[in-house]
Amino acid sequence: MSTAITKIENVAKKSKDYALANPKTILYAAAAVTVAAVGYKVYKKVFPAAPKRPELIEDSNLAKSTLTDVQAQNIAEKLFTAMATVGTDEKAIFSALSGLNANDFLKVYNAFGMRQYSLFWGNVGDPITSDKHHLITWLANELSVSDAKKLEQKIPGLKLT
Ligand SMILES: [Ca+2]
Repeated sequence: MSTAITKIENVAKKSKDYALANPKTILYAAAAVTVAAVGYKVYKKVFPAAPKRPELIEDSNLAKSTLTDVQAQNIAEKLFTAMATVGTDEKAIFSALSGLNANDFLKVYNAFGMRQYSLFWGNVGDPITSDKHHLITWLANELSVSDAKKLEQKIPGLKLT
């Protein structure tokens, strides 16, 4: 017992001696920790974490989806291609989603998952200045408000605006 206490006292004394002997080092270390903490806060403010992908629920008032997983994946890729560069291929978006109901859309949404996207540039962005976003965020950001409303009318139950 007494040995352990002595050891702790020794460590404490050594730390104190070190601090007294190296005040600048301690100061630099404290400054570095502060800079890191502030830097992290600023970083999180500039690049906030992307919201999680909300889980869409099947609408029992609509027909069940008849899309296969492969079809849903294909539509997701078409949408990605229509939106992934700067600018938007609205025609391709409407064409890819034509004839779908919200339950079909749900499958496409799940197939799309979360993809790297710059809300500012409207392209795939990069992992430092952009985050991964789900299909509804992509569509809402790519389409004008009037086009988004048109799409909502074509796919009952879809909410983009
Ligand atoms: Ca785009």
